Amino acid sequence: MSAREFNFDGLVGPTHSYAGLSYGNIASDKNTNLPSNPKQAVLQGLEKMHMLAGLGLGQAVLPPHERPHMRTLHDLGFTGSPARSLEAAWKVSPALLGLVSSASSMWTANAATVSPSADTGDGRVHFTPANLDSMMHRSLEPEITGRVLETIFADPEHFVHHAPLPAHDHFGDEGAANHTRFCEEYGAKGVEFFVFGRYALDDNKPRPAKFPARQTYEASEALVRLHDLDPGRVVLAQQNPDVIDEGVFHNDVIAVGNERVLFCHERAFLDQKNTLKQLQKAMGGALQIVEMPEADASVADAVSSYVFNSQLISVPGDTQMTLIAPVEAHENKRVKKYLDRISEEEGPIGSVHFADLRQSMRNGGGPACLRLRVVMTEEERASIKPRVFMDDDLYKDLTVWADKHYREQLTPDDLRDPALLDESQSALDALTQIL
Ligand code: SUG
Repeated sequence: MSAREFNFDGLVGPTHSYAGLSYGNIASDKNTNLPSNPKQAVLQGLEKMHMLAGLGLGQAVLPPHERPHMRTLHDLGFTGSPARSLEAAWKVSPALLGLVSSASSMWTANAATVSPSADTGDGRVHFTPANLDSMMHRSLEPEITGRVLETIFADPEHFVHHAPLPAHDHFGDEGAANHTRFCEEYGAKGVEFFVFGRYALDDNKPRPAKFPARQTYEASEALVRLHDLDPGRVVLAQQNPDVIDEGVFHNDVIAVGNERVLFCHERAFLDQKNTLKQLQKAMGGALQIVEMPEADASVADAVSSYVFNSQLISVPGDTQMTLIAPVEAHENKRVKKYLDRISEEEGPIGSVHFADLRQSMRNGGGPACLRLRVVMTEEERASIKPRVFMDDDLYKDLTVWADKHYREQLTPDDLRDPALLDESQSALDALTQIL
């Protein structure tokens, strides 16, 4: 059956800020308390979506979640009017307010794990929202993510929605950021590749010494079961714990795949040789691997440039693939030299396009973090009713909407302003009408 890949990008929310919330994410830590520009952030994301739609790729949008998350404040005993709760929470801890205000749902690569119908036992597309249990601010997302996905992918004939995995560190699940699907073509049976950071139930296995390994083996394995994947077409591999300690908090910071191609750093996986061998076997020898040697660019280069957080895309009509990389990868001399070389060779990656997503990048969110990939047949796609697919008209409506509702500057102090809550709610109400 023929199928297409759609990128569902998260719209940046009106409270986009730099609160230093993600231990082990170097950009988040480095930019703590810098002023942010939510309007620029949402427009940068929209521009990327519009560009990909213009190249003929399937592109859609997911709405932001409502923030500040007043229910969490309420559950913590901050009652009374919203203005009072916000002020009282701020007095207790500005960091707490930063946490409930985070616009982190924009990084939809962490929204869910998605298995297309060609891979699953019952021939339907399976979704499991990520529990995002490792970081408090992100653990507020799964409930709404689940509801949003159920609303968009509503037809039970085509789509199955699982509950997030149990909300405990043992089953820490970060969604598609640690999941890659390889295939000969999108509609054919694929090979699903799950990368985890540690074993939760075995203390003797290697794990990072400093930073958290957010995804567990037990979580990845549960996803394989839930989505009823063919065990012969699944590979599970452990991330190299040393690179987690160097700031690789998700696999999509060190590897990206598309169709027959894997682009990764040579230090990405704990047992790299065996992992690549298993993938190659599952793909029947068809996998093309582009492995960046440490001698050309280090893991530190990969983390600061975010080159592996690129989107590797098949532009209709092109024989070679295109890499949509962040501009930071252009600014790193070693990385740029390497990219120039591989795109000049006769390899699978033919060109590189650099996108300016600096607002999101300052929180460690590059091009690939902002998108959730969903492979769908034409019939599955046609069953979707909301106006989420990107075209010139939706792009125009969303840029006008962002221009009207978003602030150009937000400092940590502004998060206690009740007017920001009102503005965010009005923005989401207006967005609901648009979508
Ligand atoms: O979970 N940053 C996000 C970035 C997510 C990137 N996603 C992928 N690699 N797929 C995170 O660490 C920082 C928020 C702050 O500090 O204000 C943050 O949540």
